[in-house]
Amino acid sequence: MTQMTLRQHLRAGSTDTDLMILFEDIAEACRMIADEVRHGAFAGNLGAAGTQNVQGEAQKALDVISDEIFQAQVGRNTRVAALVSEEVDAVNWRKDTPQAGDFIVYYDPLDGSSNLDVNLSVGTIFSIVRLDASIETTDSAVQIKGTAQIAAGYAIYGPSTGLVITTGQGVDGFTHHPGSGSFLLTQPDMTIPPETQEFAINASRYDLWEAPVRQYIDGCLRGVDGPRGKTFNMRWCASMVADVHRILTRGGVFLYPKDSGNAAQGGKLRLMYEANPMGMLVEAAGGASSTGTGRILEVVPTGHHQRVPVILGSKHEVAVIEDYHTK
Ligand code: AHM
Ligand code: MG
Repeated sequence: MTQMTLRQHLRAGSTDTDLMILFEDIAEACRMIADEVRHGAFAGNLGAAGTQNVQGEAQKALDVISDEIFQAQVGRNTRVAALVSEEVDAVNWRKDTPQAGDFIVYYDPLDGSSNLDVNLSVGTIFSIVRLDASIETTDSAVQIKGTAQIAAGYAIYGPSTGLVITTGQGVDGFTHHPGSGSFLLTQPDMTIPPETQEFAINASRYDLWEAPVRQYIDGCLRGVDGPRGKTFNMRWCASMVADVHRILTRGGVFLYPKDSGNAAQGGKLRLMYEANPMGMLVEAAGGASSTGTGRILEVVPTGHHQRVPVILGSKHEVAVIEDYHTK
């Protein structure tokens, strides 16, 4: 065991102490969630919780358990002013008078949870904003653009438990070492190649897509004889964490566009705790993130559970998809 621990890595990067402690609290929450996920079948926690979240989606028992763990572990951090969770309607204010230097943490406690019953990878996504002034405890106060994120990351619960983080400069991947309980640096400086021949999209929604997305995918599928002049491979994990992890590992592009089935909501994926943190990670790794018509991180939020179209991954491929949108 010679790799750096998460703490050693953060210290080596001169990470501010408050942020370092916050990362460690999040890592602890993720370790505990990983344990619950692994024990799901024994503990009788697979399957539905019998409740719905704010978005009207059926909650899994583990969605609720993961949210409770994250709230408890991260909410105890005395610099956290507010938590914004996919699973909770209201902003969870931890302070009456949030001050400059306090954090807002946005998170999806268990992303891709439809994969739980079939034993495929799921994860926890988080985004961190630091206040530069005191704020009122109102909903609009947490509606902050993605460009203000100071850090973001996700944990992936797959064959091993991973933690991938950025503070804006580079992306680093850690693997949970079961013997020591530490997250060890195993994938330093993850980078996304600008070119790719692999896309990820839920193609069962083909009939619902708008013309630019259909034209782009049609072009990819035509292979060497089509407009792209090369063949493409396709992957779809139905778990954004797993799809983004693959893209950070070997490149690719991920699309969850707005279509006629989700247009009324603005898309499928949530801006503040899915699209923004993944957008920040992908950009820090040299990739790009877009709604199709603009940078995700520039979207001005109008609600803390707002949804957006998401296109992210290898830079040149994202540019090609944006071209289809503007043509
Ligand atoms: P969730 O947060 O309720 O799990 O939903 C988000 C997930 C993403 O992880 C994934 O990319 C997408 O939903 C899959 O959607 P679909 O079932 O339409 O393929
Ligand atoms: Mg999610």
